[in-house]
Amino acid sequence: MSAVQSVSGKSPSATPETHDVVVVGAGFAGMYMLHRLRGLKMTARVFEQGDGVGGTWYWNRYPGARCDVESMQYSYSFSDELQQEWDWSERYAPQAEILKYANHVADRFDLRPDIQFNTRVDRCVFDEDTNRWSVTTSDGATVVAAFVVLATGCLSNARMPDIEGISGFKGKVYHTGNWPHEPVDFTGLRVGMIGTGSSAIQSVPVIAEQAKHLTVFQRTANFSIPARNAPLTAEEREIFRKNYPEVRRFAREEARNGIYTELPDRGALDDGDNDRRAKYEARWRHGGLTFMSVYNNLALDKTANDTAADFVREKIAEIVKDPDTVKLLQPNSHPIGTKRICIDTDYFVTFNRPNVTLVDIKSNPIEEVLPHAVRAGGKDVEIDALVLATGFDAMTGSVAKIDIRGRNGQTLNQKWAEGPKTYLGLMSAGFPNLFIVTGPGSPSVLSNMIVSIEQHVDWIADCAAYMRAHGFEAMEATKEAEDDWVAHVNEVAHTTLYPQANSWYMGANIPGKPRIFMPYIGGVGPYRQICNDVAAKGYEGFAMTGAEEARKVAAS
Ligand code: N01
Repeated sequence: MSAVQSVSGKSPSATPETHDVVVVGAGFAGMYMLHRLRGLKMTARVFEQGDGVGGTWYWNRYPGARCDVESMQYSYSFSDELQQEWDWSERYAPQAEILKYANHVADRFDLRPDIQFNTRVDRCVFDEDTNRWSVTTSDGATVVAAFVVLATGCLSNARMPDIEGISGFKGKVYHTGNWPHEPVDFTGLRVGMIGTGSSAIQSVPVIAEQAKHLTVFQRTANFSIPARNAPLTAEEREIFRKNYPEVRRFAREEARNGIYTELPDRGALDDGDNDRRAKYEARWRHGGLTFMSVYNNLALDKTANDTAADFVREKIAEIVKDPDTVKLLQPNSHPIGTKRICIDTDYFVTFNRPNVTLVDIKSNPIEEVLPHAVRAGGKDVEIDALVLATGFDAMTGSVAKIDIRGRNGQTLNQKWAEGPKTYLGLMSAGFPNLFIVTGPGSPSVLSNMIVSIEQHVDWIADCAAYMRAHGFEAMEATKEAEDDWVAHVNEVAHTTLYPQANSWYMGANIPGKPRIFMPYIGGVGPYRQICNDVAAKGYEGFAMTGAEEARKVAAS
């Protein structure tokens, strides 16, 4: 018997096609959601826009793309056989290997039969009489489901910048977040790159090796730490595998960002200059995101933060030869870490190459793109190909593309017009039975995404099982719980330095987008505990109703 029948006591009608759950997206979140639903004997249909699984790793194929969380940790933990058997080749796996892993998971757990590829979800409408969602897809079909799970990803909606003349450019234009599946060859070409975020910082050194000339148009300099990527030895893999129970427990329960690392026990100003410098030096040599975990107050105290920022600025000056380029590359507009810190392989040293030029578009903004050039500050830089590494409409962008209508016909876009409002980042009041995986208001992008994805998927699956067991048909966040959570997310963010940066965390990269710090910065361990407590108290802050009650709510 399907869960639709068991939740409602009704049989689904023969047409349209009916499922217990529609899952939107077949990235890491959607795939694991499907696996969990199968375990609960719920029927599910996953719709995926691309023609393969992998989500962000399916779309982001730009040269140099790789994960900035170490692969032994950026991987599913739900299957011990999987984590014991899969061999990661490098400390930070390249995009192609992560995509291979996603495909391996899809095959290993036989997920493909329930995934419909090349199909976009255009519209989801909640029927208050039946407590069902009608989901319309790009092929014109409509399916009905008790639940919808948005597993649409936080960084999936590549954003084209509003720069005059781009459509008239005669060469090829690429966006890092939507890279072609065929190989791109820049040999002999003059390439222009707009943007200097993580995607640019990873791709600049690789494109510079191939292109005749690379011009990087920089609006904001970024902090970046060397990745120190290297092949993983069998012995290193074995150490992780033996320690996985503790590594995974720590990442889930104790770490703030879902990464197994030493927790700092002191602040940056508790050490003298020499000790502090030695610690930064050691982390710089070690490489990777844990640079920001040297001290426990780098995200909280500007003076402490300045010590780390100064260290990185000095490193840039040591690496880059031309003094004017050094000045441009040294970030000065935001505290270190308040924009997502970048992890690179040879980014700064690439600016010593004779075929690489940095153009400051902060003081000389791009005026327009001409058929064969970019015009900035009255000067034309001739190029043959243009790479846009201009980022994403993050966290809300891919949800906003779907016409989602909840109670009283209200759309989610109307409700979120002044910024996303959720309870725990999982649900939004007025949109019953609609779950979001790693939604705004949860740690999501401030964490190892797979840790946060697994936590949300498990919570959602357990919740659906609870509803079935207790005969509930509809569930939604209460407005009070949501308002309290939104206020809490905001309050915690403002105890940190994060809101000082014009970052995509704040929606600042999208003209007109409300400036609200979207992720929850309270840490994955404390956040998990809050979610567990809510569930243990019978889903406190959520209203659950049976079939009859739900109909009364709808009628009132
Ligand atoms: O995008 P970004 P991204 N004219 O938004 C500039 C994740 N990720 O794709 O800062 C000129 O960070 C913009 O300038 P400014 C990671 O979480 C992970 O690089 O707005 N410039 C900025 O320099 C990351 O944070 C990995 O002044 C314009 C750049 O474009 C997130 O994805 C790898 C412009 C955009 O930087 C996004 O990274 C890659 C305009 N009109 C990405 N519009 C991993 O390693 C924008 N810019 C896992």
